[in-house]
Amino acid sequence: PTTIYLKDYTPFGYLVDSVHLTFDLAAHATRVTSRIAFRPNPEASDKTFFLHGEDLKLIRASIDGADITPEITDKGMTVVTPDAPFIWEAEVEIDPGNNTALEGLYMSNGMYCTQCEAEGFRKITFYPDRPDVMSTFTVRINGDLPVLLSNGNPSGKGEGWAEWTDPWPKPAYLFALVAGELIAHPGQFTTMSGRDVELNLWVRPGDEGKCDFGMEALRKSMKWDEDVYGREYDLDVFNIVAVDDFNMGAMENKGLNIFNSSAVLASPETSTDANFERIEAIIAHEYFHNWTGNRITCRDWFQLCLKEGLTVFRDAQFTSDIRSAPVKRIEDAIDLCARQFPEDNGPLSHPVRPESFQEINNFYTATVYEKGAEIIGMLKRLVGDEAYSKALDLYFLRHDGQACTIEDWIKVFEDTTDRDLSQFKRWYSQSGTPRVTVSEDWNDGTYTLTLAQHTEETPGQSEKLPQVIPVAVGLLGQNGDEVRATEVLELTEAEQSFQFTGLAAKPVASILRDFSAPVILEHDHTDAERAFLLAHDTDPFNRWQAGRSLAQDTLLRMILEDATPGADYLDGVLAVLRDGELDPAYRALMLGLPSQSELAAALFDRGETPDPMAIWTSVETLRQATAQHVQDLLPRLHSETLIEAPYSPDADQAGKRSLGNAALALTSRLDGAAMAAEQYAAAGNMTQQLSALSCLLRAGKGEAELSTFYVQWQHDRLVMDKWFALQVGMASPATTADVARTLTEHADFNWKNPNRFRAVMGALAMNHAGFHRADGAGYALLADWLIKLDPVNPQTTARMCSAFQTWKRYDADRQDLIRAQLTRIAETPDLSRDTTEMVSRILN
Ligand code: B3K
Ligand code: ZN
Repeated sequence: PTTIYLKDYTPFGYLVDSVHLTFDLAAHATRVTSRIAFRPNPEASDKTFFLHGEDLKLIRASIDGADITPEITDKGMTVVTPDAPFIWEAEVEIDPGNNTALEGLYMSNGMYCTQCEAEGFRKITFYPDRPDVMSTFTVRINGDLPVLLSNGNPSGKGEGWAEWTDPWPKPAYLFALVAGELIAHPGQFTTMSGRDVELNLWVRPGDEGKCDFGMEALRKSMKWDEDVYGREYDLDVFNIVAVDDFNMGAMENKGLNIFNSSAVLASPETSTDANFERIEAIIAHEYFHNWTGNRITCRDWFQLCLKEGLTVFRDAQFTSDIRSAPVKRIEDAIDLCARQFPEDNGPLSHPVRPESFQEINNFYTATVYEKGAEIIGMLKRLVGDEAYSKALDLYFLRHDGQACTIEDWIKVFEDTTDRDLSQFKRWYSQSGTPRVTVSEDWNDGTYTLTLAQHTEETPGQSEKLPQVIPVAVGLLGQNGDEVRATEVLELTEAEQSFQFTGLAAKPVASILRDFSAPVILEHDHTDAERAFLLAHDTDPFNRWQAGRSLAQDTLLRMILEDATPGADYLDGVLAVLRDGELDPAYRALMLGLPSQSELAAALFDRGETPDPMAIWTSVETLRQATAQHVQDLLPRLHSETLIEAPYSPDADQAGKRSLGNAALALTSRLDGAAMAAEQYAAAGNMTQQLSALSCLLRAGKGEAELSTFYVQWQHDRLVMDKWFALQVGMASPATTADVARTLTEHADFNWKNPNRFRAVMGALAMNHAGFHRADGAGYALLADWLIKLDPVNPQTTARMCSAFQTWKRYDADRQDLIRAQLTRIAETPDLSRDTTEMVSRILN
């Protein structure tokens, strides 16, 4: 396979003035006719006219009306062209009905739809399929289907055809087409300058009842982007389509967002509070791309974080604004530790802006997205809110309509603030999670904080230079009062000391407040200090973090020293739960424990070999001890979920339910899940129903409820995904692999549907002790299915290979078992480029 390098970038030799496409839809023989106006690019020296094209049957091609017979490879064609503007025309035939990879034009339940990012447009027609080639598009769709959609504004329609014109130049990856029997859920938005925009959420018949929430989320997003970023929508219509077969969450195609139905359809009966929150965030994310991604796009795919990091940052701001900021920050930190840290500290580690790839789809990662967003957060913290918003204004002003780089992005901050950001830029090029160690000194009224940073070597990068790390710090007095408000220390050296003078007594430092940088903080706090911060920290994030560290320390001692659950942790949790002033959602988060996979990482960091069963046992024991310790509070906490008002997925109600359900989970360890059975029977919404069912399953019960749940929800694909995932997720370590295998034999296990495949296989990989069963049954089952899925859907297969990325943490026997499975996958004949790259990176 060929490797593409950032350093090899050259502009395309031609500019595209306009693209006209005609689609004659047919399931197995769709004709795509293109008419494209090219002209030589004065800024490019290399005038090779190479058009990408894959899986296309060329019917005819011409330049300025003269037919040509080009030589075609499996990647595309190179043609000799005039040294002047010319018109390219081609007709190709494609087979959407057999496109199971879900990239390019494909079919889902009889509906035509597209996914072009990153490089899917080349499966639709011959084209310079690269993000720096931008053009306006006019699209005519001929097809015997009631709804025919493409990007931009409608510009004509009749019986069996429709035409769309997109006035905004865009790269081909933002092209979209949808055709099918769809029902519109309409909406409307008037922009800040008075433009009326027609909104539609298009769904399959039967899903009409699941549209209200998504539509409202869209309208909120449109308003928020105006209020906070001054960005207005720029077309007459905005369409969202829900599709059942989709490789990821959603796609920001200009004016025609396409969504995995799991990321847009919602109703109280079928969706959990967590589903609602995720849907709201994804709708916002895709909408925000209209400016950060579409109007200003990426010069090449190495710059992916330019649009993704920024857009994730923007959607996080949105969620913090309309829900709870501390809760969102904690959720994001949990997510970063669960997904990005393992990636950044293992064989798949790569810079936020990678320097090479074989298959770009393998780089839509937690590092590019979430660490990319953290970088923006750090930048904002360093320059301040006002400078941030000036820099963003300059970014939109200077680069609207362009395909940009990280250098362009950094430059607007430098120009706005007169700050030299060259060292800061290392966040984009250096991979690995920096570890910041803390040491303290107290001497006669002066408190000295010494911070040292270190980043382990990562694949391809042995030398690491110090990065700019904003460390937000506050100091608390012995009575819990804040004696120094939060201040952002800029750690730029390998080691640096900061002094705080004029203090009456030795303070307790609250470090890395609000999770001010995506680093691992190594701070030898005593349990007593952590308990103190858990009780008193004025920064909600760090207060939560103190509880988290206490929990982790006690778990590690239970694993390594056979210790009993620590009193500091148990009493600390009890106090937090008792504190009725605290937001219920926040209290629920306080009850969370580090994941078993994180505990494995923490053990590995300490030079220990993690034993998945010992980790599992410690978590069970601590849970049980917690349940006993707080049992008097549980009935009252659980009754928090019993909300009189009609169901609403808002943060307030959702927070109460999450605390109530956390209480239910603890209660179930004491009452044999009797209360859970009652809740299940009475549940009027999916949040209550599913959490009750999970308590029952965790307690080894719930057989009958599983069957009634199946009968009740058999007709609903999204709820059935939950049914599959929950059984694997809640299975005991010894049975997880068997439960998963049995479910793969279920008539409803439609493995070609990515949601269903992930429901079972993703849940298997996430069930730490179950997946890592000592005999390797979990590894073998996952590998079997990855091998089976690869020829059908390489993208989803490759993505799921990351379940094996942490393999070198474990003992020699498990390493041998995993290596054998990875090798078996690698040696599969005709393995896709996607999976080949992933497996070889993981193995090396
Ligand atoms: N930009 C798309 C992701 C495309 C993934 C291609 N493999 C969704 C998003 O980030 O908004
Ligand atoms: Zn995105």
